[in-house]
Amino acid sequence: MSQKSEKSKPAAGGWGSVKATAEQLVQQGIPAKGAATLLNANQPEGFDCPGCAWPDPKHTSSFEFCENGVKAVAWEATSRRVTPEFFAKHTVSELRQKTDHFLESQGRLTHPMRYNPETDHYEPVTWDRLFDEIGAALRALGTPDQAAFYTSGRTSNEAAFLYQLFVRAFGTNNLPDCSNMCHESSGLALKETLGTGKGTVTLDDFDEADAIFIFGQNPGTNHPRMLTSLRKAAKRGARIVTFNPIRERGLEKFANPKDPRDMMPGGGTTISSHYFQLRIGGDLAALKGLMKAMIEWDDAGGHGANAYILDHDFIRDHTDGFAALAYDLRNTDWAQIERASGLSEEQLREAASVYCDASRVICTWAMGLTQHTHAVATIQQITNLLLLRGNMGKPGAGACPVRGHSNVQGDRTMGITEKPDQEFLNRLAQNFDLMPPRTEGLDTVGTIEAMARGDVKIFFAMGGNFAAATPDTAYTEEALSKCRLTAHVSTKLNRSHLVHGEKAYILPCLGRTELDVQAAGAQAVTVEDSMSMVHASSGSNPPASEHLLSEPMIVARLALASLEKSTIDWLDFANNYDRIRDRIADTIEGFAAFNQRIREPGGFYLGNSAGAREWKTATGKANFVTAPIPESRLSQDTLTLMTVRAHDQYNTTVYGLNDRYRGVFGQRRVIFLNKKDMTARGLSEGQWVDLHSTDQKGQTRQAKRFKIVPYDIPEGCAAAYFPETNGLVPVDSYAIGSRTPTSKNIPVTLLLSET
Ligand SMILES: Nc1nc2c(c(=O)[nH]1)N[C@H]1C(S)=C(S)[C@@H](COP(=O)(O)OP(=O)(O)OC[C@H]3O[C@@H](n4cnc5c(=O)[nH]c(N)nc54)[C@H](O)[C@@H]3O)O[C@H]1N2
Ligand SMILES: Nc1nc2c(c(=O)[nH]1)N[C@H]1C(S)=C(S)[C@@H](COP(=O)(O)OP(=O)(O)OC[C@H]3O[C@@H](n4cnc5c(=O)[nH]c(N)nc54)[C@H](O)[C@@H]3O)O[C@H]1N2
Ligand SMILES: [Mo]
Repeated sequence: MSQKSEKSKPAAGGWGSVKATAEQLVQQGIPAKGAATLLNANQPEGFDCPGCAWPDPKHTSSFEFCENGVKAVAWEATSRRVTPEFFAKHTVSELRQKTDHFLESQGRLTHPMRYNPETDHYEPVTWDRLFDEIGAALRALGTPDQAAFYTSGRTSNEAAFLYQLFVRAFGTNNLPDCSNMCHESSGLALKETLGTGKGTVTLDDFDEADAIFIFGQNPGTNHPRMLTSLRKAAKRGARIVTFNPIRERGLEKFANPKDPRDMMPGGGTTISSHYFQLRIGGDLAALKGLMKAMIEWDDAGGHGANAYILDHDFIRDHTDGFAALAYDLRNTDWAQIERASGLSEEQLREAASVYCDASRVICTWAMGLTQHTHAVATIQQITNLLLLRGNMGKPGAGACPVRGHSNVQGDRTMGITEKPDQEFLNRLAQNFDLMPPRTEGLDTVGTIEAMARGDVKIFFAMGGNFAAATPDTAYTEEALSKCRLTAHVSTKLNRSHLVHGEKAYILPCLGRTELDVQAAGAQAVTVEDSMSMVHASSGSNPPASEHLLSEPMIVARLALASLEKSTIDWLDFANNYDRIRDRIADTIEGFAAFNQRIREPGGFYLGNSAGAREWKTATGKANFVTAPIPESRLSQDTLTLMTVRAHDQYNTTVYGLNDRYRGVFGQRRVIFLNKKDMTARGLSEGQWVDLHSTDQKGQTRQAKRFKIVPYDIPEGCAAAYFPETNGLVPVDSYAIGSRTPTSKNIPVTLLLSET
């Protein structure tokens, strides 16, 4: 498992991708049908890929090859089924012993199911009975705030809008979502600095950027179609500068399977022109280093032949807080920057010089920045950097948080948030004749804590896998099992169905790839990608079972069963999604004439105020934010562990046991370590260790049996996969402000496992 030399390593993509794709289709039993299904992914008339939120080239029908998109589609379109017979064969206690990989490999859920505590089996139940029972339990609560309604980011705009409407009509803002664990830090950071929580660039900007800076992101695995944009940019000479503790293969070299030259031996395009392996959590310091160099050069009248360092006109006209930032940077020590970032002054000056030589720069980032204690302040250093040279609101430049789930951004736009703004609630009140609750609801961490205290008694999930995706596994599982009732709208069997409340239900639903026929005929849904493009998605496969309901229909029937009286015609919405879109058009800014506009191929752009240099902030300007460099207080024997995704997984969905680009095959319980850290601890390759984390209060948590893989990672840093390591993250360890669990910053010590 040791690493190959740079030259002998194949590029990301290439034949390896083609082979992996074919294998997935065979494993899921869909070789013939698979091909037709795949050709419909991301097509004007087809469905939106349930993989990532990276946008598609506008108005084209070219098929962009994406290995991990294929896996996501194949996994949903599988011919395997989890039937009542399957549940009759296995008790829930038995299934709990199985791996996440086993559970989801069993196939698509086919029937609504209810847990029977006497037999410890899930048993089939009619939809009528299921809704009656959940409705009765919701109505029996002391207050609506005793229920929490989770959403994962695959839910369509239509289902999400209806869901939040139901939850608010029911009377709570307890709408935790996967975003709380994901890009919440980005939304909060950007709102304060730019006055919008969303990225400011579109896909076209990638064709015009002179440089692209990538922080804490692994697109080769998680946003493979982004590599097509990066490859194009690299080929036309744009600089690509990556900051990542490890050398991710997709950011080094990419071979596009559609290009015969790339598929020749040794073929492929170099992606990153500069690669900086900084320390985990070192980005805030590194960004300050870049900016300090710039301030120094500006003070000195330029750098080399470049006299244009800061865009003083832009700073004067559009920003607030520059003087404080400049003062802070002048007074920050290079030694402190080097220590905290793990990069040298020279390296940081080099990055700054690439930045200043470019007239148009995009900065992208993902979980490597958002899941840290100082995530919000770190992301604000990115906007500082962009603002210093007016890289905002002009072609080829701007901020690009790369979202995860395919509609996580759309769900927020539709009102899935525990902190709705009052103006949105006013519109709901006016348009739907209801009194939405005005107090803030519970986020993901808040929901776990409230369940543990017994304050939340019903947990309902629209998609996702809450038990496995959240931190502090043992604590969270106990919290979930204290609930009076847990219910999950799902396509696949997962751990959350097995860690259940007193009463438990599984509500199987249609997936993106499937035909959704309602009273008014075949329905399309819509989604919003990471760059604010909204477009339609319609499936064409026959449903996995005749018993599946669509997500909007599930919400409608839940509303009918739970609300004492409601003037909303829920079934009318679920029978014809155009009716939902009409109401979205009335209620949410940017969606006027929604039904007409999504019928245009490629959909429409929602726009972005900061992208138009309009600053909807408290100061009316774009804000510079000054933040101190966090100092690490870890003891000598402690390492900082980041939890990352392997190439063969989609969050808690484990497709297979390989992580091809990192050279790991056939297993997931591995820990990547620097050789010096191994030597210092007397550890060697292939040994098994247990990981221990100790929280602020001295409580320890452990995750057992991880095999050591020596790796090119900075000293003091380590990496392992999630969700196996989630149990190490204390529930109360989260980012300041955004409360995103610190999944990329877990202090751990290692102990040899017992054999
Ligand atoms: N195939 C596939 N696609 C996916 C997903 C999936 O699981 N599988 N998940 C989807 C979701 S929900 C999301 S949010 C995205 C996630 O997409 P990513 O954010 O790319 O996912 P991670 O694996 O968490 O990778 C984080 C990257 O940040 C780096 N990193 C960790 N800590 C630091 C740090 O302190 N500083 C810097 N600079 N880098 C750091 C890691 O080395 C790694 O390369 O992908 C989405 N797309
Ligand atoms: N340690 C650690 N923890 C993390 C992270 C990390 O990097 N490290 N990343 C975090 C991030 S970024 C995220 S977004 C969360 C993800 O958290 P979630 O979104 O809750 O988890 P997923 O694994 O994406 O959910 C998978 C389940 O979704 C269901 N599903 C799939 N498609 C559909 C559909 O169309 N409809 C419905 N109703 N259900 C469907 C299937 O039943 C499947 O089992 O995890 C977070 N947790
Ligand atoms: Mo995510």
